[in-house]
Amino acid sequence: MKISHALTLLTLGAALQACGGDDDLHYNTLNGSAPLVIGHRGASGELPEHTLEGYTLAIQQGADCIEPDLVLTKDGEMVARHEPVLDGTTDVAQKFPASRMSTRNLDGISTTAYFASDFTLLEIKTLRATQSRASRPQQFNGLYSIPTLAEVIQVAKSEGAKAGRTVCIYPEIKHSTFHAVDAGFGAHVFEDKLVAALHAAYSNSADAPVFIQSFEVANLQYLNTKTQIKLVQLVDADDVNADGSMSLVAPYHKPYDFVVAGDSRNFADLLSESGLTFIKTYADAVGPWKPYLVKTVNDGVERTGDTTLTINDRRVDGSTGVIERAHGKGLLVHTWTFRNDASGYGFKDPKAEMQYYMRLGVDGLFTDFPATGVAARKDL
Ligand SMILES: [Ca+2]
Ligand SMILES: [Ca+2]
Repeated sequence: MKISHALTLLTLGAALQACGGDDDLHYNTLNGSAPLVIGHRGASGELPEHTLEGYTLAIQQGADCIEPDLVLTKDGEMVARHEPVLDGTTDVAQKFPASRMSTRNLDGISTTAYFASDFTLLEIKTLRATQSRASRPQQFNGLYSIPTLAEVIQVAKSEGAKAGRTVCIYPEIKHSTFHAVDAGFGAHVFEDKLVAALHAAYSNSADAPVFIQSFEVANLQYLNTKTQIKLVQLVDADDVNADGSMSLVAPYHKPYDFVVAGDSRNFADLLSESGLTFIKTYADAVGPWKPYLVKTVNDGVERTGDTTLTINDRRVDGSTGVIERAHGKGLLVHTWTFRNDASGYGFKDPKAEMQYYMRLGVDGLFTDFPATGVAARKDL
């Protein structure tokens, strides 16, 4: 046991208990505590994403945190959807005429869709969630409604109480610039609403069981002046190139507020020494897409059970150094997204894939299958 870990444990004891991690000290995480299992959009591998039923299942499966992505309705209510459009994850097209669609600039892409910001909460409450992936269970389509943030918080608290532990929530502000400018809500309106709701529910504290995440930067910098709640800078990419390097193609090449502001830095730049130093000035954690974290080698071995050698057949070969670099700055590393039905990238077994990242030292991981994440951690 490292002395620093023993000292850290004294202050982390409450947090460990609160987050449901065990108190083993062999983890390579920033604080030596167990990595968090974050229910990505709920238990979205099994139930339609961003539903109270899906979040409840995630908690029952042992997820430490549940993740609501947030967008604004026409009347400025925060509801849980992955995108500011309703088309892919609800039955909106069956319930509202095409005349209710609009065309808006969505992060530089002209998009015609049913935008949540064109519908009141009352209207959105008439919709039912649908499964967005054809390969996943379809029998729950049409059963569950679209939750507000307040309802998600209520479920985290009530299901956490039933389970005898604190369940954290991990809200993501989706498309901050879009909401401020293109949907017309104004600068920081979304951020102010979120801070008010979270402070009312949890208090303004770094110890609140909450992480706020965003792919944009300026809104997190703004939030850092408004709240002590922990902030997470997400780091995206377009794809992984055949040689294992990251592909940075618009609109996934850089934070959209950097595009608007003419900032030359891309997402990969944010994971350099200077990029992580910059993130540390306003955030507590960094959330890179998982291929940023592991090196891979093309050794010609077929690993995915088919006959085509792809990026997913590459052999993983240790850390790229991003985890260590971020920890060196005092930043937590939370990576995404782990899926039983799409593990790939050097792994056939999704549990083994999660364990590989856990051993490297990630502080948390997002998974559509929280039961697998909890089992991976238990058997580490
Ligand atoms: Ca998200
Ligand atoms: Ca293959």
